[in-house]
Amino acid sequence: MTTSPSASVLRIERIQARILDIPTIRPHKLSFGAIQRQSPVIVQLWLSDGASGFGEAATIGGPSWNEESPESIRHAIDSYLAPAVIGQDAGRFEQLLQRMDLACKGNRFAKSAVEQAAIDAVARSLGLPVWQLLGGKQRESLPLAWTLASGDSAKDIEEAEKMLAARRHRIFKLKIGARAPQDDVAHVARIARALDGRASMTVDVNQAWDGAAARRYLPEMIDAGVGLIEQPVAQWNEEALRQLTATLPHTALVMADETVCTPQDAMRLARHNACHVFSLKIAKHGGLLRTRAVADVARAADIGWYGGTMLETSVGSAASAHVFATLGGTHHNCELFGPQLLVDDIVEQQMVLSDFALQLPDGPGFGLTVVPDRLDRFDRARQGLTPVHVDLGRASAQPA
Ligand code: MUC
Ligand code: MG
Repeated sequence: MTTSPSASVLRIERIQARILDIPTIRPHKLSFGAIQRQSPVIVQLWLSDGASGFGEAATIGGPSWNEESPESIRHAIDSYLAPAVIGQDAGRFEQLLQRMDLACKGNRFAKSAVEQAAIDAVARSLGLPVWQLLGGKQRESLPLAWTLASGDSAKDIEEAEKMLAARRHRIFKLKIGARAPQDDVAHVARIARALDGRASMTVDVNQAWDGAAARRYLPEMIDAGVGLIEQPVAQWNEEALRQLTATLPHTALVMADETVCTPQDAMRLARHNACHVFSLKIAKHGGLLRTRAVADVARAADIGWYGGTMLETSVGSAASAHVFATLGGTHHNCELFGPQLLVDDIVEQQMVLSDFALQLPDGPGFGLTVVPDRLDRFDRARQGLTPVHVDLGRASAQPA
């Protein structure tokens, strides 16, 4: 008996988006403020054959990192994106993205969560890992960075020592930009001296400086041992990024984060030689396929890539790991440590960390099992919590 083509189509039947509120293990301080809670939006998507998949979009401090917030993401999904894709063939990933684009401009975090859930569901239905649907994996593990962001040099050094001793991390990203640049230089130098060649160091300024401050203070940080410099200037300030890329000592690389979202951003940065590395994040690019599109530009332009995070739970982190596993070109490690920064997770078993690296999961879909009780436990609608506001006071913490 032959099956008609339409009988094998996996249609999207239902989509549910909910906001979870999960505390962090310690305050996480960035240039624009401090957070003590993450509020990921978790999407579950059901197919006509009964399979379902999960996706996630996490922001940092509501809409403080960029324009989207957990509340706007959920609203975009419920009101526009879910209606645009329900009833459609879930396996036509690119067409789903195009329908979402027609229904809704921007809102890439929200689209990313829906796209992930469709890909996870289809992969589970086929019994395949997601990396298999994205072209096949090129690596089994990725060295995993940890972010030091307590705001206090002594605490950061203590945290880094514990991570080194446990063989969990030897790449540290330092969040700076909240205090005066000269105080940040002292903070970075203290940590670099303490770790003394046993770890590599990145600084993430999260757009806090103008071009002049970046030109003045970054050479001192590079002298102290910093090898990767992430988004030192405002998202729009590509001219300053270009100057830094051309003039900073060659022992350090300039990485774009907030500036590189769409493939068109990537093309512009590449044309102007405005950075050495792209931080790839599935949320800001609008999903797994568009992460690959940005990575393709990187590779064609001799730009490296870094596996970035928006501090997702294991769902978004595994989705990121799957697409990162498929990428070629020069990589500069990853920072998918979101699950370890949260007090608890929503999956049965997290991805394995061993020997300073994240091991990529191989099971069907994203390779993890979401626990419904945990979703319920952290669901904002049940907990009665209100939106997270970034703590602006803590952003200007005194130098340690
Ligand atoms: C960012 O800007 O990179 C990633 C790690 C971390 O600590 O914060 C995020 C956001
Ligand atoms: Mg960043």
